[in-house]
Amino acid sequence: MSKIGIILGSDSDLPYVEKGIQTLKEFNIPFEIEVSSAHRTPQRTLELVREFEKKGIQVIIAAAGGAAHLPGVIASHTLLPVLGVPITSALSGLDSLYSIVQMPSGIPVAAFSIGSAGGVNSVLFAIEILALTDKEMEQKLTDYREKQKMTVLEKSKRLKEKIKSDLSL
Ligand code: RP5
Repeated sequence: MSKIGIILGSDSDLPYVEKGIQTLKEFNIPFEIEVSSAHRTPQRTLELVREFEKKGIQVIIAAAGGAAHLPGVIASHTLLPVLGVPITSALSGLDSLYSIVQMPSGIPVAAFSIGSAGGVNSVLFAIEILALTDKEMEQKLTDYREKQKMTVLEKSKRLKEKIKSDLSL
């Protein structure tokens, strides 16, 4: 059963959340994904939220660019935690970030980094929420961090070797 639901404001947002989706696939975590706009399809957005709730979704990731009201509108219709991803836009995503991060008091939305980093981190954060009550998820996150650590160590080793050989030391 999927516990993570993703809603994109447009299919043009997909490149920025692809890495996050890849992470879900690598972790073998089922998820729901839909396109719905707060402005172009407001009724469908509400219906999707209801559908997600009925299906047992526990966290909603909402990605949107420009006048990025999608995460806030979703949050106004549900008590599920909503993670907002600001998509890079004509104004470099600053407009999206401000739209998502400046929620009025009373309806919270978690705001992530602009673009791809936000896409990945929102997914990892959603898994962290699920890991509070799911040991398997917790183990997957621990393994992910370990793998990430090894990658950094390997990069450091390669960099030192390159500098050494470039300077013929
Ligand atoms: C937003 O408008 C979407 O999230 C997207 O980032 C932006 C542009 O959408 P398209 O015109 O590419 O469909 O609602």
